[in-house]
Amino acid sequence: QSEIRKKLIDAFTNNESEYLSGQKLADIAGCSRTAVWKQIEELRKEGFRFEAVRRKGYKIVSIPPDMTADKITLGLKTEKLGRNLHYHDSVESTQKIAYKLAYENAVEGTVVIAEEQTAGRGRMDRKWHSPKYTGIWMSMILRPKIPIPKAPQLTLITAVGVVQAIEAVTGLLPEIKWPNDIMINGKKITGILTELQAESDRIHSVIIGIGINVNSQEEDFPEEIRPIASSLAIETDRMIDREELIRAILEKLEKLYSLYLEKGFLPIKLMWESYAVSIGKQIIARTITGEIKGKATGITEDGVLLIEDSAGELHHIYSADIKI
Ligand code: BT5
Repeated sequence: QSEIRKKLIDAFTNNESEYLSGQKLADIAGCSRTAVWKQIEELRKEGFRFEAVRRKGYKIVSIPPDMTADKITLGLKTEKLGRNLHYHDSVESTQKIAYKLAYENAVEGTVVIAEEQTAGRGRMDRKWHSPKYTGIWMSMILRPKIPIPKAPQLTLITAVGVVQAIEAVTGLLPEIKWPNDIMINGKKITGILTELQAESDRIHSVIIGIGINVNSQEEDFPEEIRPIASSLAIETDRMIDREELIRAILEKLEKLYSLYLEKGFLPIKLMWESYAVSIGKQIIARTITGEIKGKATGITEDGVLLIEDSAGELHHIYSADIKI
């Protein structure tokens, strides 16, 4: 088994730009095509990335990326964000760990990152698919002194920072779908989850979870989200340096967060609107109490979405899924 593994790795790394057919690989490794296929699955689990093309075969895209806390913080230009960094190989959810750290009074700007989440979550306990080495799964602890109703603003600030970082690192121009999705070509690249720890009416801490599909290939996504999900690698057709992107996100976010604490939400609202896809369009908002159809006219100072229905009535949407 390990002999096959070694021969396959050699074959791939010596023919980096070529597609190798299953038969050719089987000949090289001296085994059956099924054994080749099984071994490739094993290698995928270890973090090797392959591109598979029908009738051509396999090409190696990258070897295990092995992200480390040192590699992330090397050259990081922030004062607070990410200065205290907790790196894990595999966790249930980085939110859960950040929650515990926040409770234990970890410093503001503490970041938890994992290579894999086995129980990553979205809003309302939905699943967030977070396979190993393919993305950035991270949670960040902030302690803004703001009233609780203003907390949704942090989701929007985060979205702006992530968009700017993706733009800077990849050249892609992502769009924001209110409140927490970042899209490219109509597909979801990033989800943001903002959770609060509050005592009576005071915010103790805000845990901001960011999930970004970075180097995922089609086959990394489960069947049901393939039509709606994409990754930076799929959109650019190249592998993206996750450490570089993490640094860019932390740097952009730190700037936006200080701007927010100093000048309030307005300057960020303007940036957010320039990236938003839904504003000015006919949309459907699915809320827990039902659907609201109409034109998205903008967001309020607190980050609440405004929809004007066909009767001219204005609706304030606090939480929903949006269909454009
Ligand atoms: C979100 O929820 O989009 C928030 C996702 C936040 C994930 C981060 S990762 C780090 C931190 N730790 C966690 O455990 N979570 C945070 P929502 O808007 O509810 O969207 C969830 C829906 O997105 C699912 O129901 C799927 O349809 C879809 N989905 C799941 N995994 C996906 C993925 N990897 N890429 C694109 N779409 C996905």
